[in-house]
Amino acid sequence: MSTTLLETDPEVHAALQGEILRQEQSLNLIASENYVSQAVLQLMGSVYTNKYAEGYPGKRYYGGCYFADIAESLARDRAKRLFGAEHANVQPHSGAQANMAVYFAVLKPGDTVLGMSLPHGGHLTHGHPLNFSGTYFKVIPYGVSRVTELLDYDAMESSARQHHPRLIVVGASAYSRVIDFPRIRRIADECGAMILADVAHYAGLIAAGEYPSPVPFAEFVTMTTHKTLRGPRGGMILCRENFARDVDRAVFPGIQGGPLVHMIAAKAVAFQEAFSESFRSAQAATIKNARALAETLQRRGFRIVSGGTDCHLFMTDVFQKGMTGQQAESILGEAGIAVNKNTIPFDTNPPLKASGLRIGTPCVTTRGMGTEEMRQIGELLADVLESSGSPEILEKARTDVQALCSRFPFYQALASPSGYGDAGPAARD
Ligand code: DSN
Repeated sequence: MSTTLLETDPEVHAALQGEILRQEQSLNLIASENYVSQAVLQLMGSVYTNKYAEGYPGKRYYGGCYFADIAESLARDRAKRLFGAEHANVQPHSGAQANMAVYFAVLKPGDTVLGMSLPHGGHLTHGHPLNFSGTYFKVIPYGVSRVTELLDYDAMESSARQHHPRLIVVGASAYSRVIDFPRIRRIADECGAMILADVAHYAGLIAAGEYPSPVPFAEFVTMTTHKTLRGPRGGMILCRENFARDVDRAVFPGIQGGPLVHMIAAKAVAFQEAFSESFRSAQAATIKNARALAETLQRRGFRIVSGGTDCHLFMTDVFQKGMTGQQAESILGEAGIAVNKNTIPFDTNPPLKASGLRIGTPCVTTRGMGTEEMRQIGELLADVLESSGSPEILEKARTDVQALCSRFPFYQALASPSGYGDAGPAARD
């Protein structure tokens, strides 16, 4: 039992070392990712992983849950305090499962749901035809205005009047502007609908008071814990007390079995971190950085969807510059910069090609970079995207990325010289 990972499995050890160095030596601008603390990492790799704890604190189907109860109770209490919510369920394994649990708690198959369309910035679980949400429920999509690229609340309102949804799902994975939760509450009240606000992307910003909270306006709020919130991979549901029992039963035994106690304990730690002043200032810096980066690209002639950002991410239209999102993602990868291609509203390209890039600043901000570095990164992005594949420009960009990353080390202490070969292509994937 005392053998090291290197002794037990040199191949996986080498892959892990490659991944540590990839995260350390490349610029991560993927909006849905972040870098967790050592304390969160420690809990995810802890012996809590051995424990079965079906049920909830104080009401488990297994013995030996005393310490699991402590971790889950801490996570629940901290989540409620952090977001000002009446009830929290911290067991969802993912954001998709958090959403599924809310649907199953309050809807019947065939019920009508209003959800933001995926190509306009929504999420698969907000009613995409290939997802369970679009299969089990009658989903009426809404989106953004073609002119402003802002959420079209008037269209949403007339759609709600016409279709009388039971649930309005709000929240997005590619929408950079403030969502008007009070307006959506008024729309919901007018047609007798409930609201599910999926704030997976904005959760950390909301916890820090840097983005409006939907909690006072929505019956249900779901999120992932690993994006801006900077916790372990997983999901969470907040709801009003009168829905607590239905939500808890929908999670377990409704759609999940044993909770992942090690991840729940890590969520508790992440929530504790989110109360700190350093977390709060990092969230403010994340938005400032996204704005600085978007402005730099704008100055270089790139069109930013909706003209800017109020959060940690923005979309840029690279098709206007003569390439698809897929091509842009690939060439930036060559330079050691990770982004993801993304459709933009009214996209004429299919999702696997896409016309846009989604660019986010949580990872680089967590590493300590500020607006000066964002301007440098913006110039780098523009240089690479306008390089037409020039090997000299790409080589210079790789060197600049390495230099920037080494000024902001993060997981350096986790890298061991043994078992690590050449991160080469891995650093650029
Ligand atoms: N896949 C996530 C994202 O990248 O936004 C959403 O679940």
